[in-house]
Amino acid sequence: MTTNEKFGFVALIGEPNVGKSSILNNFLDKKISIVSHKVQTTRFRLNGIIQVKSSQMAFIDTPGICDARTLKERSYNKVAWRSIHDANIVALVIDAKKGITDSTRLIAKRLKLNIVEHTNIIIVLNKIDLVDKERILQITSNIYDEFGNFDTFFVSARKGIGFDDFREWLASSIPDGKWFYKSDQLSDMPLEKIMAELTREKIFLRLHDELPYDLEVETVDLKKANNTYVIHQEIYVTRESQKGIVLGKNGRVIKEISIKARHEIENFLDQKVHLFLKVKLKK
Ligand SMILES: Nc1nc2c(ncn2[C@@H]2O[C@H](COP(=O)(O)OP(=O)(O)OP(=O)(O)O)[C@@H](O)[C@H]2O)c(=O)[nH]1
Ligand SMILES: [Mg+2]
Repeated sequence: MTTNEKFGFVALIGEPNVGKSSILNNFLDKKISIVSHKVQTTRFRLNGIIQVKSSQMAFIDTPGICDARTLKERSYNKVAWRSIHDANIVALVIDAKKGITDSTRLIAKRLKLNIVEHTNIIIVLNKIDLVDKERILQITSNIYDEFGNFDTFFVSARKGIGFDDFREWLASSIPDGKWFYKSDQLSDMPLEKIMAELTREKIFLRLHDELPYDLEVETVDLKKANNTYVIHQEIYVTRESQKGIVLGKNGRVIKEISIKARHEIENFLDQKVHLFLKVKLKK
């Protein structure tokens, strides 16, 4: 270890849809965590890793914490709360358009109660592209009044605003320590899983509320030959009738999804991709 090597986990937590995954993707400069207007798009903990000079940071993206009604929602919430125990810095993300909601108040309260010593809580106000300066000042003052004097950062993940200073601040605020990951490692999630997630995003965006949330995508085969990836993925639905929704008339829907997913995966890999999708019933 060189004398000034630093390493830290930075957990992004908050209610659903505030832009946690979008923030992670901005830091990485690559989309590894999927984004949608639906709540609880993210379903598991996902680490994205970056290096800034001698600092290595692992961002933990987490499912949005909500007032859980189902077993699944409760399990997503648990994943999010568990991640704070590994974090050196916990970033509570707030949507500037929505302001401080009751859900955010509950999360902040529980966060303060559960935080372990030496963990730093910070606030990230995202989506500042949607509001004017006055609104930002007003929310900031509300944050100080309600939560206390935490370091607060103002960003727009959609427009890529506010990340330079924020990145530098994080890099100097994490503790001294040996890098945990290899310097070229982008994520702890396997390539196959990232690609399956990118396809899941396109299905999510294309089919809106027509499909239940528990649809799954798996990369079943991945080969590289002559600078081209050949990828086979299976989409698992839970009922026979859902197959038709995903396929569409004459396979139109799956074709659209496949084109969009292929583009996204090509962007991610910087390589040409042949993508084959199959819809199957989950047994
Ligand atoms: N205008 C604007 N929209 C944003 C910004 N950041 C994210 N969004 C949008 O907000 C929605 C939710 O973004 P996500 O990154 O999926 O939010 P999340 O907090 O990870 O959501 P969950 O995984 O469901 O908890 C998407 O439609 C994004 O495009 C931003 O800075 N400005
Ligand atoms: Mg997310």
